[in-house]
Amino acid sequence: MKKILLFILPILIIIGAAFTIFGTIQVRFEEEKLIDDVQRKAKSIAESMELSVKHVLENNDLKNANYLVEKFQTRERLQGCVIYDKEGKVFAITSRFLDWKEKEKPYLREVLQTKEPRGEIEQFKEYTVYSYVLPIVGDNNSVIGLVEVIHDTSYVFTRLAELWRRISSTLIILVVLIVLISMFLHKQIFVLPVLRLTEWFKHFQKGETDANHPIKEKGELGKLASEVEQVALSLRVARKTMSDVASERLQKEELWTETKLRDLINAKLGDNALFVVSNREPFMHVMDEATGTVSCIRPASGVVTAIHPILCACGGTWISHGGGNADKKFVNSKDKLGVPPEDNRYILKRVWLSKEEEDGYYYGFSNEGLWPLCHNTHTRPIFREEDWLMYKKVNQKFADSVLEELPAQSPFIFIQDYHFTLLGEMIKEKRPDAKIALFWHIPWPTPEAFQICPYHKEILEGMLGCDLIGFHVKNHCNNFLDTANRLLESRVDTEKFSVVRSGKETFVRAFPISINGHSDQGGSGAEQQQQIEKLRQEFNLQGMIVGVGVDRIDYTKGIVERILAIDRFLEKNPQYRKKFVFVQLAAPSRTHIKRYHDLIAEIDELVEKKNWKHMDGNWKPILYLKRHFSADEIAPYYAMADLCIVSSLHDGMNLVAKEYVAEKRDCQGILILSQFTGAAREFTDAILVNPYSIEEFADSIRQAIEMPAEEKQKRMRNMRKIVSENNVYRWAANIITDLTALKKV
Ligand code: ADQ
Repeated sequence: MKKILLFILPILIIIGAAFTIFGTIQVRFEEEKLIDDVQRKAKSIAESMELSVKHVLENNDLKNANYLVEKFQTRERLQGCVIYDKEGKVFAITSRFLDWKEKEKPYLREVLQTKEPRGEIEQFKEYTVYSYVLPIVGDNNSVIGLVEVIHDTSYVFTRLAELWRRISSTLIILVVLIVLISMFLHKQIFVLPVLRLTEWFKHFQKGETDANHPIKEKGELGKLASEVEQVALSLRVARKTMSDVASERLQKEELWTETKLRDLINAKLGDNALFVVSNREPFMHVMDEATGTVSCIRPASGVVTAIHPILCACGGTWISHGGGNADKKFVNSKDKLGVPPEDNRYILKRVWLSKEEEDGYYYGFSNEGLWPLCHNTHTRPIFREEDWLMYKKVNQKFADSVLEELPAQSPFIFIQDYHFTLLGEMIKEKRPDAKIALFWHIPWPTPEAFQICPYHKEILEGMLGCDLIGFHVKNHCNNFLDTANRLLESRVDTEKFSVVRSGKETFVRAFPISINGHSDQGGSGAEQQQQIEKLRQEFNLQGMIVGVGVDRIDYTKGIVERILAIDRFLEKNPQYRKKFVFVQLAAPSRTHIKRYHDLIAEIDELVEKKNWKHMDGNWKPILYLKRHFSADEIAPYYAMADLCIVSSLHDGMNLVAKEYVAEKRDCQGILILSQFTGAAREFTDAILVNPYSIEEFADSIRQAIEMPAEEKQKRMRNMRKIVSENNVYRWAANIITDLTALKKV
């Protein structure tokens, strides 16, 4: 609309100016004509009276003079007549016009002297009148008096105003017509064809239509349409070729790589791109409010760590909450952007949430309700009705956002985590043909624990809208099947590992998640050595045995227990004082929730207290670095560390354990791992601990330090093999393969 106005505005200005100029000329012309008319009338009346006036003046005949000036009263628009004597004094005047006597009339003297008649517009009281004065010349050629005829001119101005009104109305009608016609033509000539072309492009490049483009005309738009057609065709052909080549290559390669996953996805999904939905976005634009500088960060999140390489490998669209305070500045009109920013490999679509939505759905229901419900850490889950309503509303908002993107045929949607339990069902309602998998990144509790949630039935029904539900470990799958069996009217098929409800079948499988499996952070070996040297110097770590912990600050991660274990280790093994430093990298998260806020304060205080207790000169046992680090920044810490501690009280998988193993290229390190993580099932070569048992935990630190180098190397090699073979590409490949191969009841 704005653009049309910009286009029409100059035309309207020109028309407006033309109307004003021609209008003024016409009004002037009309004015002159009318005044001339009055003038002529006044003149002819005065001249018709000349002889009679001469006669009455010569005879000083007042009676006839009065008769004369009253005689014209009935004339149209004539106000009155005045007869003056040779001195310019009133001799006779029309009786209704007596007030005229009071008016100053300097022009009378002028006419008496020049003997020339005079006609002018005069102001009288609130009226404008036309006065015509004719000198009456006697027989001896001297002026014996004057006759003045006064005409009303107000009708002239009424006529002119009427004329202006007509000109303005015509202008307004013309402007309205021009605007309406322009809008109509703009829509017909430009908007509709472009809309038709856009719609056609959308369908053609997805392979949903084979029809030619809809623009028939040859002009500029026709040329554009032909170019668009070429691009759409090339895109389609490229996809098809990729899919065929992919199927061939897939047979050949052994280890799962980015290329192999890309091939699998092309072969299995073909033209149907992948859609991933998660709460946390893979790239967040954050503005530092103090300096105003914007940075693009990868949030500290296991989900992001795992899913990002998959989308980098095969492209597609990732839909998530735009939570960065500068996120809105970096999206296009469809709320999308290409990521990673420096090398666009896939599309990120940001969904905006209001503060209330984020509070209820994310902080409230997801993280104060479902998160503690699913983690066995004895933190009480809180369920509020208003949070649940907001959770439902936001799930619907995401469902609508996903539905907008889906191609016409069999799309693949991969939903992440406990934030979107209702999404599968909501999408299926509109698109029953969609294939949907949900991956649950956290543990699934027992039915007894899950039924605490007042909305357990709706949640289970929502999840069973999906075709496939994945968990990290078998145990979580079993818990889920038990839960569905006990809390819902459904049939659980223990052979096929599926739940059938209302004739719809959902498969449940364990897919242990992983990372990309090879260290691609932190640069080359030599570069990394330099980074490590720099860190050792910066933090006085030369000659020290270094331990590392890398966590989001979350009560499930057992950070407090870890500090207590380090404290106990030093109490029991004073020979390691001034020889051991534990570096804890900790990213604050969910800080608006009281439990997290309190935990941050608790850890701050505990670190301070234990450092104070053991401090000796420059040395203190815990180096606590509380901030968000990039993956490149974390890598040298892993590589430097002689041991890594993962002490979660309960964890779906835990990717930090895998990252440490992947980064330990020299195999000179050992992992202390909580037995309550999913990772503990795979990493039987780690030192497994119960983080609740501080004594056992403290002893495991000593065991890690004192373990012979060959033993450490052997264990690390085994774990590295597991990570590289069971990397995140295999994980994704397994899910996609299972999802596409599902044979339902
Ligand atoms: P998370 O609970 O987020 O994930 P985790 O698997 O440990 O946990 O992954 C954390 C990620 O954040 C890692 O990639 C780590 O490098 C990064 N990170 C930690 N501290 C950081 C810091 N200070 N700065 C920057 N990055 C930091 C959930 C489940 C897990 C499951 C994953 C994946 O809770 O059990 O393993 O999903 O499924």
